[in-house]
Amino acid sequence: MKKSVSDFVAFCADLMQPEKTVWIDGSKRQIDELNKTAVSTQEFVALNKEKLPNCFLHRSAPNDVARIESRTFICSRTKEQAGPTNNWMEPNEAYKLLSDISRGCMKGRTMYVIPYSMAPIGSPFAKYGIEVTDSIYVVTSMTIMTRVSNKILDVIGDDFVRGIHSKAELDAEKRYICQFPQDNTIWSVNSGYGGNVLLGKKCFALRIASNLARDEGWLAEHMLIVGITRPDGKKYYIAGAFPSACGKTNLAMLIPPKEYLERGYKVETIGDDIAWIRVGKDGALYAANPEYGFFGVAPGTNMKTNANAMLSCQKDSLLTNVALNPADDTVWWEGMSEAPETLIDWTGKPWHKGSETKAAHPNSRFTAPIVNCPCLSPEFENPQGVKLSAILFGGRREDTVPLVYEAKNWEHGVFVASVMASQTTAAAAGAVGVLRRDPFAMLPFCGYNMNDYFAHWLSIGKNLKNAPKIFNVNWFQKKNGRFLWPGFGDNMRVIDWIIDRCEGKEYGTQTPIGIVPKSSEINQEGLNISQEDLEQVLNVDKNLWENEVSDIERHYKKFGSKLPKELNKQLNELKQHLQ
Ligand code: GTP
Ligand code: SPV
Ligand code: MN
Repeated sequence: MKKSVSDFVAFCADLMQPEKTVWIDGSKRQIDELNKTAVSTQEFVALNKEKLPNCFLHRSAPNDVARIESRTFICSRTKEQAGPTNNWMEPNEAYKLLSDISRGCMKGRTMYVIPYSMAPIGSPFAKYGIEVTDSIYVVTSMTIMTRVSNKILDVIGDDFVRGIHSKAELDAEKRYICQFPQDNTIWSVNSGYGGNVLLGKKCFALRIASNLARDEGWLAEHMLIVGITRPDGKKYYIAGAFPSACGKTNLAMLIPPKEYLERGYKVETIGDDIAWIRVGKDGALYAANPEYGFFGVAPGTNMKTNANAMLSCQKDSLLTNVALNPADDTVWWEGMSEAPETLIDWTGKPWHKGSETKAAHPNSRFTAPIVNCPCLSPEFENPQGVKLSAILFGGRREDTVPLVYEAKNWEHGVFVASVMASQTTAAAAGAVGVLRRDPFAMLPFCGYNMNDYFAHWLSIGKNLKNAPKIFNVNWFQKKNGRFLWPGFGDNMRVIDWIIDRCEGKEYGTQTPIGIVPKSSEINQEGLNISQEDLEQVLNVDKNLWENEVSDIERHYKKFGSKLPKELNKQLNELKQHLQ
């Protein structure tokens, strides 16, 4: 791949033959002009100027509404480097395929060149990228999601991640999202939506960055970062990895129950999707959010479940694949409020209340500047990141996995994360509600051999003098189709127990899987749950865990002989404890 920015951009222009090239400078004036152009071509719908100032609705192609894992490839030199969980394509073959698809694909279009930074510019965490694209939706989204500035061109030299994106024909048969770790290059064609095309996000900040992190001794993770201040003024920072659409944004912006607010608890957001984590001189872990905005799931978001997200996307935001209320040019999605009588659905067709179809797509999203968030932490721009007290892992499990349990130590925590499972969601194309193992919530995002990734986590832990404690959480247990745990703000009660454990409080009961709270240790003041349901969500059922172990054995088989021996040792210990 071409070395300097100008050679790279010239290569892209020669191949894709745009009518013209426009450099994005990060100014509001330029973006305002582009948004106007997008409205004139109907790529965007301008929304109500009083209620939703500077907000636009975008509808993607109906065949292009989520990440597409089956067409996402790690193009490392060898298949072994991509490992047992990734799709792999030989890099020369991939470059040839992508070049052939891309030849002349921007004819008659404008090619935009976006210089951006992941993490605060100039901070120890910062990494820079250039994305070329033929989509204004991508330009506006990247400007919200990352730090876009022409100043970056002065500092990057040849050290930047190359990103090539073209909508091309939006042909699903020729859709590819390829990462080339050895070249720090990403190439995405024939998609126009979300994680497939906002190349700073999953492609760079996770798939490419996980490679950089392995080589440079840090961690690039699919994690939220949240800060909690207790009434005594002490602050705690917690990171959490949950698979896509499993509650990161909601936990990051949690509003505590009124009993907690009255006592002086405060929750602040640092990040809702990605954490870059470094080992500090004190042997603790420090986390920063490399992003600059939220790309959050719309359905289910409302003033009760996540008021901070609602307030974040009411100005300067993009709304994608939600429904339009033509009465006042506002937007609506399932779970926002009582449905209006008539709407225009996410595909642009009339919709009536009570209709069989959904008005908003289940993976419809808001793209909002993080500075809009009412509970944004002042530490968000801290160039050193925040010190982590705890790391959470969790998924969407109807049974088996209790509300919370604490791992015995780092190695056990790595085991717990390596066997995480969750029901699939609409965030990725394919069936929804199917239970699958999603280690570290990184199955779709780890840019190299997952055996080596597990080993990297184990080795990071060996150098930590102040390691955060590791917990597993599950907000999603169900009985007769209903959630047993109220979730959302009430998750504060679990976080509070976790912080108590970090403070060394003698809490919990040893179980075969780890330390689980006694029901009396969960603060029930103002909590609306029956004692029976509370006991149920804290229960560790031996029979279910025996099934779980069998499934973990099947899962581990995929990793072959390269699976770190520590993890098999942990699995054997779990088996023994269950006997
Ligand atoms: P990505 O952006 O795809 O990575 O998703 P995410 O992990 O940030 O998930 P998000 O917080 O957007 O939540 C996804 C869905 O789960 C939304 O519909 C939420 O309303 C719902 N949800 C989040 N937290 C809870 C909870 O504690 N309980 C229940 N029942 N649902 C929740
Ligand atoms: C996810 O799927 O985890 C997301 C949305 O955060 S996307 O950017 O499309 O990956
Ligand atoms: Mn995500």
